[in-house]
Amino acid sequence: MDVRIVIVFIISALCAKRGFACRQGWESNGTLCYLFSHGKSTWAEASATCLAIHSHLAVITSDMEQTFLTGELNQLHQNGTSHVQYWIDGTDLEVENVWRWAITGDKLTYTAWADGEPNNAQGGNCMNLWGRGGFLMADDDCELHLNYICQETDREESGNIIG
Ligand SMILES: [Ca+2]
Ligand SMILES: [Ca+2]
Repeated sequence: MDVRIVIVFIISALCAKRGFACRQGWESNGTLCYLFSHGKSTWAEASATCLAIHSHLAVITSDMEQTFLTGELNQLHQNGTSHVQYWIDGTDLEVENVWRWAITGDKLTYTAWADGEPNNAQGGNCMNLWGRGGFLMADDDCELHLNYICQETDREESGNIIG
């Protein structure tokens, strides 16, 4: 057999096994890729940063996605989660307590609020996954500097060269 055919076969098999390739540094969950920021910024800055790298702040639409992110964050912060928060895409900036995903404008169909949230404390209009709340959803002041999670979808269309 031609060695090139063998190589293509092996690469195809690897592609099929992984199914899907996220960019380096991103975590995959099914067909979704996530980047957990090292730095902190305001919600708007975080949103702009995600957009600048072909993604958006994380949108959570199912228990499966929430569970994945909670698990990843617990793993990242095994030494303590109480002061850790990660911005995600939800906001009630326009109408108080009407929560929408910024990237689509759609109202939330799935929520996993932490106990007592959302409480609009200090005019909290931006959603984050809150360490002290078990990395469930909370609202906080959009100007706070927090970590953030970018999410990329449809990687298949822009990504894989082979497979
Ligand atoms: Ca609010
Ligand atoms: Ca809150």
